[in-house]
Amino acid sequence: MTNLTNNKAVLSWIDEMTAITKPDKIVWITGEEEQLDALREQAVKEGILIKLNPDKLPGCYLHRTDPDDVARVEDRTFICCEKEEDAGPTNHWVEPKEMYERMYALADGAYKGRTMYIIPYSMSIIGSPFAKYGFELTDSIYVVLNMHIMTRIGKAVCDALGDDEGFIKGLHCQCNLDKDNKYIVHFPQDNTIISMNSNYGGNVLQGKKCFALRIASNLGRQEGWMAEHMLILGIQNPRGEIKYISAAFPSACGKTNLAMLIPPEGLQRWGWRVWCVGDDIAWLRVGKDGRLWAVNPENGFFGVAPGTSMKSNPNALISTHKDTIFTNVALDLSDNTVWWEGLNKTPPARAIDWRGRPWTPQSPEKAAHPNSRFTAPARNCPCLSPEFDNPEGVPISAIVFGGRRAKTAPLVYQSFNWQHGVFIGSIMASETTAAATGRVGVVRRDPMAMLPFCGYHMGDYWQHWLDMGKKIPKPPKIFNVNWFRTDEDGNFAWPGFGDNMRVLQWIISRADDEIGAAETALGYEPNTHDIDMEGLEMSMYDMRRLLSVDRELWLQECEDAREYYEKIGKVPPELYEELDALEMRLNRGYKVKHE
Ligand code: OXD
Ligand code: MN
Repeated sequence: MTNLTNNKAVLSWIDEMTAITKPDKIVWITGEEEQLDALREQAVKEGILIKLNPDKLPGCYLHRTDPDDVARVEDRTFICCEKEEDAGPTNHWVEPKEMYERMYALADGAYKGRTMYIIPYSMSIIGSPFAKYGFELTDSIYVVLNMHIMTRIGKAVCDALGDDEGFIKGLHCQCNLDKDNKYIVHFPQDNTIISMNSNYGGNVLQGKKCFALRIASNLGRQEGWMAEHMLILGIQNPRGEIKYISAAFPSACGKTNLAMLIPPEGLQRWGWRVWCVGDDIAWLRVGKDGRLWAVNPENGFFGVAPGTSMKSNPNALISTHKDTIFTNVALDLSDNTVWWEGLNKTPPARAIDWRGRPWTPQSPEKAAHPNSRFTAPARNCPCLSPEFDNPEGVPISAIVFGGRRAKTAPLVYQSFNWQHGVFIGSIMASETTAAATGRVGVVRRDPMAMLPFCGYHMGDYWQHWLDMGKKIPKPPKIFNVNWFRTDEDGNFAWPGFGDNMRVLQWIISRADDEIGAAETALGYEPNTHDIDMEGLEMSMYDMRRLLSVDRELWLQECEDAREYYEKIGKVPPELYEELDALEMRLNRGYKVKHE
């Protein structure tokens, strides 16, 4: 097969990788349907994919991973920059030369008897000022077919790159999925990514976390832009105007649900609606007009399946009804479709669980893995923003941070200014979820939801945020939300989902300086009547409790944050100033002033 590019740097790197991996065959992925169809057919023949009911789920497939390979592996993820101190205390680091040797020893002959697929891919719209190009070499058809959904691939990428040497190099070898030799490695100084012994999405769909966050956060720092773990959505008001916000939440905290939110009926009738631009990653740049502009560099959704239903997120569910790859969900034997916990209240009488074992509703274990996923094309989403393909992106009016906190954080508050907003992002914490291996439900600091994805020193990252603030003449306002507050009985105190629209409305009004707010120790809080509660089975008293702040808990939070800062080191003095100021405000008692 002929090469798709004459780019000498690309070809010589591929030659080098070919000499190491020793494939039987090399296939360039052109992006043409004919080639993709043949690969789907081959994957079905080889048992990699199961073709699902073509009437109910046309173009959809099911894949099961190795049971030990079901989530991102943060303890096996490395940032191999030249100096350890540049990776910082939140990243694992090994000296690059040593790591290359380790990786190439594992890759030696890894493609023997196999095919090397070369995937040219673009993050963001090909040709856009935001776009960055990469090549992933893989021996996994599953990766090829997922990358086709999640990114823009094929010949057009090579044409746009031309002779440019600024591309991202990626090597993925499945090897024998040996979990002791699993590695997700990044070499930011030469824009290289290597994934070994895994075939789980977040580890091996390199465009996503590896490139669009870990490598791109480095590029953004050097080039003066930002790569963030953020959804992007547009809020349309009854006048038909659309304002955009981006929001950072840790993995599996509802970014996909928020990005595709359907407002409560009453608000819909007034004409409120939400448009989805992205559900996981935002690249942000200062526009010519002095505002911050964002694109979603991805082309699909790699969403968590369990809990996704016609009730919780119809737009996501509808997105999965064609041309989708499901991973580690259950197979419903009655009609060859898929099922997961929370899809509906009628589990299949007979199914095959995510491990490939017979399952019935009486089975003691879950049918789908808690981190089972769907990979669905963005174009399937009924509320996809018409701006999704705009190469210039969308202007951001507000940035929202959030996490799962049972007690501490109130439903919503606004920072006093950019610097204070950066501080709020830096002390973000959340209960862990099944998206990564390790314990679930423990509170950990996850600054800007970037803990597992920041490709350099966290202190430098915060400095970059502060620096960016000075470069944006009209910066977005910064907010914090918590959908997960619980009452005394441990039940969620806020209905969440579509009702989150009520909070988004407040955020947008504040971003536009349309309404006042109460100044509290934490920041600006809504005056209780400013959150639209029509149609909610909640009293003003409940709302006040949702917005309330426990002073003792927050003093403890400040102490924890200070300890965390000590661990991070290299914390910009402005953030210590903010921490001191917060502590002072808490100690002074609440100053509540109505604007
Ligand atoms: C994801 C994650 O898959 O954050 O988006 O883990
Ligand atoms: Mn994510």
